[in-house]
This record gives sequence, structure tokens and C-alpha cells, in this order.
Amino acid sequence: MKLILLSDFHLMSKTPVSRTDDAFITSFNKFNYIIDYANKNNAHIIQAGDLTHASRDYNTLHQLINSLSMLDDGLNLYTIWGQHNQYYRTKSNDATTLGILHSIKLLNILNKENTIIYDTYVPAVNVYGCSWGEDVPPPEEADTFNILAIHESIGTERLFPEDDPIDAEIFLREAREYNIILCGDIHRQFHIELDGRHILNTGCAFRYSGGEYELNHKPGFFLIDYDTNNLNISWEKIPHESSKTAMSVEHLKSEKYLNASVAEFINLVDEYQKKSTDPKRDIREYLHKNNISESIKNIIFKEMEND
Ligand SMILES: [Mn+2]
Repeated sequence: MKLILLSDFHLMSKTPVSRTDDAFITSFNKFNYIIDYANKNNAHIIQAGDLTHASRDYNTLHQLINSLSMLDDGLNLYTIWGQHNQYYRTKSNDATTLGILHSIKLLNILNKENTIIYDTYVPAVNVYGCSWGEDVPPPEEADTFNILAIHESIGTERLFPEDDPIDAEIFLREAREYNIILCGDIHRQFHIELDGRHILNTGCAFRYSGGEYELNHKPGFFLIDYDTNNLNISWEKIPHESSKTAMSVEHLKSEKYLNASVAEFINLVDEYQKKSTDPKRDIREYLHKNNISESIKNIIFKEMEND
């Protein structure tokens, strides 16, 4: 059995300032490459949340329907909710891009009630999902080959001073009933193995922010090749342009852009403060969710300390 493991994808229709190409075309070229790869290798796709960049970017819906319809019969894309897919993080997500694709059965959302079980294998392969904000489901059986897709701040390092990710190696040690854990949320590629068990993150497939990490990241996915008692994990590249041609950081040098960004940020903080019981927590979340550069985060945290 083959499985394609993908972390955050961030399909989008509006081109961000850090891209010099067309985000819609490039992000879907990458996605269609994955669909084609899945068909050629008879592989299911497991995606760990943030498949789309915005929760209600309906301009992506038509192409998502086209792309997912190209998956061969019997193959599926399994996903979970990332915070980018949830509409203001409410429970009513039916009218989101992901909710619509789920309701027309073009993808499958894993949760406590919905686990995939491949029982033609010995041991059987069970795939579990844990969306953003959910508790990790305990596997029903410990002696099956258990895979978990999770959208949670699990990483190998702090990305900014107040960052407090769950340590990937500790998570792997503690979730010992899982053989493979695929993480989404932190846009960082990692692969840690302990005694034949693995925790993985592919990083972001579509590099939309002009941070130093993204400029150097080479998009790809993990291919799981599992046969009875035989597991092989390989890193497969997704064809992409060099960041030197497809990306730009020129906007960071423009005073007009920076002033507009600061004004937008102050407005957001104002809005948050009116609604929130813990604005600092919300600011941290906002900074994390929007992949604000580390130097800007440092300035903001310094100001918050002075508050
Ligand atoms: Mn993401």
C-alpha cells in the first residue's frame, strides 16, 4: 500500500505580495501533480490540515472540484481541519470550502467517528485524524499499524521568543501507539525516527510568505510504502520554480507597504481587544497563524513586555 503524506498545502486564488507568479496557477499545478502522482502509484493522500489558505475562498472551489474529481476510483484524499479552514473557528463549518468538498464527498475528513481502516493488511492499517483544537484520539487497537494526522503546534524548535511548541520527539515518545504521526500547522519540514516509529512534517507545499525559511524550502511530500512488516518512507520532490524567480521580498523594503501593514495590524489588535479576555494570547495566535517574520515578532513581544 502506498500513501502520500502532506502537511499544510495552502491552495489559494489571490497572489500574496511575496510571489511573483500567479498563486492560483502555481498552487494548483502543485496540487494536480500530487493527484497525478497518486493515480500513477495507486496511493491515497493524507493531508494534515490547511489544505486551503482561506476558509471561504470560493474562487478555488471550481478547480478543487476538477482536481479531486481526477483522482482514480477507489483513491481518496483524507484531511483534517486546520485553523485556516475554519470559519472564525466556529463549529458551523459547513459553508466553508472544505465543508462543501466534504458534503459532496470529494474528500474525507478524519475525526473520532471517522477512521480509515485497511484490514486487508496484517497488521491492519488504521488512519486517525485530529483537527486543530481537538484531543488526540486513542487508537482503538494497539497492535494495528496506526497512523495519525494532526494539526497542532508540534515542532523541533521555537520559531520566536514566546513560541512554545510541543516538542516533536517528546510527542513521538508519548504517543507510542502510533507508528506514524503526520503533523500540520508548523511550516517546517522534519522527520524524526525512534525505534521504527516516525513523526513527520513536510513543510508548506505552496510557499506563500517571504520568510527566510520559505525562500530556502524545497516543497515535497513523504511517500509511505507499506507492506506486511515492511515500511519504507521516502521524500519526493514537488516540481517547483526556484524562490529566486517565483518569490520576492522587495515589498519588505517598501515604506508604504510596511506602514500599511502596521496600520492593518493595529486595527486588528484594536478589534481583538474589544472582544477578547486575553488579547496577548490572541496576538500570539495571530502572529503564529499569519507567519509574521521573526524580526517583527521580536519587536512586538518586546513592546508587549513593556505594556
Ligand atoms: Mn498552515
